[in-house]
Amino acid sequence: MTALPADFVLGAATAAYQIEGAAAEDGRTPSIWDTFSRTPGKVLEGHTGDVACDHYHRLDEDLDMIKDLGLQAYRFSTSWSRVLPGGGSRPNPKGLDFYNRLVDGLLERGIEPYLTLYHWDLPQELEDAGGWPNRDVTQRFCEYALVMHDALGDRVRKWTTFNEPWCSSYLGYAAGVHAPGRTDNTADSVPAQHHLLLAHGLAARELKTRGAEVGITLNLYAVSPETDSEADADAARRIDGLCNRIWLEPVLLGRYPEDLKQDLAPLTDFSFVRDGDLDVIKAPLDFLGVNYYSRHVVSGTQVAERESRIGEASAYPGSEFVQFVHRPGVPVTHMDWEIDAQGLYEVLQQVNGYTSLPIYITENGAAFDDKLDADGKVNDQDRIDYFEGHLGACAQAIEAGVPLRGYFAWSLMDNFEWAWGYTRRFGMVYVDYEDSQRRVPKASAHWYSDVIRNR
Ligand code: PNW
Repeated sequence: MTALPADFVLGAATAAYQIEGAAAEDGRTPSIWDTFSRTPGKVLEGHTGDVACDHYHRLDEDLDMIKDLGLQAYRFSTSWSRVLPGGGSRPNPKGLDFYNRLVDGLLERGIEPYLTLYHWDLPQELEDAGGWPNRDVTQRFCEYALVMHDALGDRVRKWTTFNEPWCSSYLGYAAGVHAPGRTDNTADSVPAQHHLLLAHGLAARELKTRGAEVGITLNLYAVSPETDSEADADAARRIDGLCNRIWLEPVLLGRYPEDLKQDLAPLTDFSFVRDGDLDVIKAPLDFLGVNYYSRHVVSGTQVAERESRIGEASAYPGSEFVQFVHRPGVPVTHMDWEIDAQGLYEVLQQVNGYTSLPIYITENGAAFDDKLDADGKVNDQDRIDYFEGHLGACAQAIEAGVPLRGYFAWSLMDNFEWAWGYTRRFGMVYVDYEDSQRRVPKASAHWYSDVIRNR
């Protein structure tokens, strides 16, 4: 592997609902993920985040673990309904106290905190008021952002507004496989997307005025057509549009791609976009976060079905007919996602075509079917290979001139993997949910510590 620059930041990431547990403690009220996971049939095996990794009660132990691994930075998210119960405007001192202890604990150990304000856990009351399709939520988000900055802004420098708004809008309001699980009107997912971006822009401006360094994290994909047919090229254009350009262009250039508006025309006329919105969305930023997991290989040959499928539950509204295929012989992870490190290089090049902003890989990693062996160890060579390949792609991008400044492995430890519950393990640290939540660093954790030490 080519060497990484000496000032390249190496860390790991988690998210509040996936690790904290303590769902009903110290004043926290339900978010849409509590409601969703408690609804039978939504999450595999009926798993919920009620206990998760019990991180809320094991904060000191987990901070020591982060330190022992040698991580330079730690990316976490804060739970809106822990800090502002009921999505209201009165801060909960016990909720803020938890994040104060987390931030102080990181700083005492010499680890830089990277805070994400929204990793999918909208307070349930705000969903009941219409959720992200309702424009009013944008103001509430802004208020929440400022409460957090008032509490932690003297110690946290790096602020991320949203994690993967594609998941919040399209998996949540169109495919229905993420909270709030709505499929009743898939057209709602498009204003949901717009309001997520608007909330980002409003909060980013306010946070920057207060001196924060601000970014947003997008989940981007390499996209390729299955064959060189025209239909497959059109499918690739559409999916690249919905995964990548429909986020990058408003955030960085202040516009929605025209071809995407055409694709979505059967569902929406974009009349929810008001004058000035796109200027707000194009707020000046300090960095861009990219989450990269895989490549999408797509086919558009089922054109005959096109019309009849519009409005179906789908993560790709307007392009419901597109098929996602696996290339024979390409290895996949336990999520069935193709392993494609070169795709990360391509995504970084695509982003760099839009902006010269510093970039962080805010998530990259893989689920494998990890097992504790007889010696109580986890030998996850497959995960080491995954990280090595993708860090290699980072080094290659840096060499090619991409201003990539850091990398966060997903994830620090095994956790609640959303619709998959605890059945999918992404951690560098194994969590033994059967044996009092014991943390066991996997081989990949030791490998990563070495990389951080030796570059
Ligand atoms: C990301 N998809 O989620 C999230 O930011 C993490 O919280 C999550 O644990 C991680 O990736 C692994 O899944 C995604 O369906 C979930 O394409 C689903 C998709 C993409 C990203």
